[in-house]
Amino acid sequence: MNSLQNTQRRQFLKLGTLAATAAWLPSAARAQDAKTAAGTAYTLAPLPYALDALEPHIDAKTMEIHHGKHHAAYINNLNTALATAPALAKRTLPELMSGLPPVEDEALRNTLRNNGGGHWNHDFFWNTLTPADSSGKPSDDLAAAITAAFGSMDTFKTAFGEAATKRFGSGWAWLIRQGDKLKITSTPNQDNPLMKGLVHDPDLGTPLLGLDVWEHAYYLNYQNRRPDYITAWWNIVNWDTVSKRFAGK
Ligand code: MN3
Repeated sequence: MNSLQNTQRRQFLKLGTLAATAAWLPSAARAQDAKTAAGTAYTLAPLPYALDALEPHIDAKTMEIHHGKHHAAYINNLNTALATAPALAKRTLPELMSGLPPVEDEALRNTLRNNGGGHWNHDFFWNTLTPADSSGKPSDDLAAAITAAFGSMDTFKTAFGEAATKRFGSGWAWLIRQGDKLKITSTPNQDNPLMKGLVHDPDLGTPLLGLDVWEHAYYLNYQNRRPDYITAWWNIVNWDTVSKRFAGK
C-alpha cells in the first residue's frame, strides 16, 4: 500500500462515515496502523499498562500468557491466512469481519473468523481495562443511558454478569449500542457484534464494553470460579474509555 492510499485510509477512518460504528475506530485505526507500519502483517501492540497493573483482579502471569501467547497466536494465524489471500489482506479488520460470509473457502473463512475476531476482541479488551485506582465511572450521558435501559447501574452489572456467566464454554459478553439503545449480548468463541451474516448471527451493534470469559482469561487465579472473575473485573473497567466509545469518540 502506498502512502497516498495510507492517507486515504486514515482519512476514511477519521471521517467515520458510518456514525454507528465510530466507537471502534480508535482501536481499529491502531490495528490498521500497526499492519501498514509493518508492511504486510498485523503486529501485537504492547499493553497500555504493566503486566501486574491489574492485580489483584487479574494476575501478571495470566496477563503475560493471555497477551503474549494467546493474543499473539491469533495475530500469527491471521497473518498466515491473509498471506494466502491478498485481496482480503487489503481490508481493515472490521471490514474483514463484517465481510466473512462471501468468503467461499470454508477453512479460510473459519480461520479469519476465529483469528480476526481473536485479534480485534483482545485489542478491544486490553483497551477496556485500567488499574483499579483509575477505573473511574461512566460519564453522565452513559450513566443515564444505562439507567434508562436497565433500571440502575447495579441491575446492569447483574444482567451483564449473568450473560457472562451463562455463556457456555468459551466466548464473550458485550454491552452494545444499537442506535440509541443499549443492549447486553454474548457471543461464542471469538465472534463479536461486528460480524454480519454468519450462520449463527450475533446481535449486531457497536461494542462499548466486552468481557473475555474464555478460561484462559481467568483460570490460573480463579479456576472454575468464573463469577468471581466477573465480579473482580468490574474494578478494572476503564469507564473513561467506555464513555468515549458511547459518545462516538
Ligand atoms: Mn482471550
